[in-house]
Amino acid sequence: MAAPRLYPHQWSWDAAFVAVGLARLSPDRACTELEHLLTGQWRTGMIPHILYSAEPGGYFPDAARWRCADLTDEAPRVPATSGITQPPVHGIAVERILRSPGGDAAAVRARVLAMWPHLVAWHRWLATARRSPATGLVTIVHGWESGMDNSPRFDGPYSRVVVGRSLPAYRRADRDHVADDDERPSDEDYDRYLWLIEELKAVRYDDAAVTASLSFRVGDVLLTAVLAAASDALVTAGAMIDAPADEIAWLSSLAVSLRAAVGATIDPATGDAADVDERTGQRLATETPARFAALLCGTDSPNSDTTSEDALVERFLGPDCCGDPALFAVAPPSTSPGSPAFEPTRYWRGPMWPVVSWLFWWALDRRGHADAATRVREGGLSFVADGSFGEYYHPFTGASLGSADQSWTAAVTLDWLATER
Ligand code: 9WN
Repeated sequence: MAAPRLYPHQWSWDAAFVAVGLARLSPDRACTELEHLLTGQWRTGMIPHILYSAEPGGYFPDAARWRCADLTDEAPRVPATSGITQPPVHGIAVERILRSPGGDAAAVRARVLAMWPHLVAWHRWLATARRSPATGLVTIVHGWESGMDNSPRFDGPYSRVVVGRSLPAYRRADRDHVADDDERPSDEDYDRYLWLIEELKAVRYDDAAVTASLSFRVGDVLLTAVLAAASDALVTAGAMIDAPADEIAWLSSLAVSLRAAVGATIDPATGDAADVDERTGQRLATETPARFAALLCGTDSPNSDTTSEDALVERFLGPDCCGDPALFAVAPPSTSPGSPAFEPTRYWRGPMWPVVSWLFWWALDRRGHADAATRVREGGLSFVADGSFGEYYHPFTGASLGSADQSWTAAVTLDWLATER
C-alpha cells in the first residue's frame, strides 16, 4: 500500500521506491513488491498507476470508475487496475536490488531475470505507444501520470481541458484523510481529472486513440529523463543477470535518444529544460524540478556556461531551487518559492516531497557530484527526522503534510540511512 488510510492500494512508482528501501533490508521482499506490481501489467506492456487491493479501502476513484477490464482485453481482470500509468522508476529499483548484499544472490538474480521480459515490454510500450514523434518526449495523457498531479507544470494544458456535462457525479474521498483542504488539489482540478477518465473510457483505452484524442497531452520532460535513467540502470542490471544482448543494446540506444529529447527542450539562455504541450506545441517553462530534468539522465548539450552539467548542479543547489534561504533544509521544492504559482502547503505546488529529493540525490551521486549529493541527502534526512513519514513537507517549517505513514517516504529514509552507514 502506498499509505494505510489515504492510499490503501499499490501505486506503480510508489512500489518502485518501496522496493529501493526494502532492498536494504531484504532483496527478496523488494522482488516480491515488484513481482506483485507486474501482476497488473497490461498486455500492451503498460504498468498501470494503481493496482487495486481486493478490499475496497475507500479510495476514490475506485476500480469501478475506470472499468478497464470491461472495456478492453488488454487489461487484466485480476487485479483490477487503473487505465493510466506513472513514471518508470522500476529499472532504477531493479539495479539497486541486484547491488544489495543481503539475501541469496543467485535466487535474487533468477527472480530479476524472470521479471526482465516484463520490464523490457514496459519500456517498449513507453517508447512506442507514448513517444511523441514531434518532440521525442514521452507523452502523458493525465496529470496523474506524471505523479505530480497538480504541479504548475500542467496549469496551461489543464486550462484547455473542457469538462463535459456528462461527467458522472462523484464524491472525493481524499479529504476525509487530510487535515486541511488546502493541502490537496482543488475541486476544479478534480473535475478535470475525472473528466479525462471519461475520455479514456470513451476510446476504450486504445493507445492510438488515446494519444490522438485526449484533451490533455503533454510531453513530460521529467518522466522522459526518468525513462532514460531507468533504461541506463537496466543496461547495467541486464549485464548482471545475463539478459539477452539485443535487448540490452536496445535499452542503451533508447537512453541515448531520450537524453537527446530532454536536451532539445533546454533553453540555452537559462539552461532550463521544459515540458511541451503536445496539443499546441507550446514549451511549458516552469519553476519546478522539471527544469532540472537533464540532471537525472545527463545531457549531450554543448559545454557552454549555462547548459553544462556543473552549471546545472550549481543552479539546482542555488537560491532558485534547493538553496532558497527560506527553505527548512536543502531540497528541491515542488515549486520554487519565487514562482507566482507557489503555494507552500498545496500538494505539488510548493511542498517538499522526499522521493523527488531521493531521485535527484541518486542521480547526483551516480553522475559523480558527490558533494552536491551529500547535501541533498542530509537535507532530505532533516525533513523526515520527525518520524511521521509524511507524504510531503512544508518547505519552510518542515511540518509534515498530507497523508502520514507514507510508504515511499519511509523507503527513501531507509535507503538514505543505510547509505550513511
Ligand atoms: C493519484 C500515491 C500517489 C502518488 C502520486 C501522488 C498521489 C494520487 C492521488 O498519491 O496521487 O495517483 O490520489 O492524489 O500525487 O505521486 O503516486 O502515493
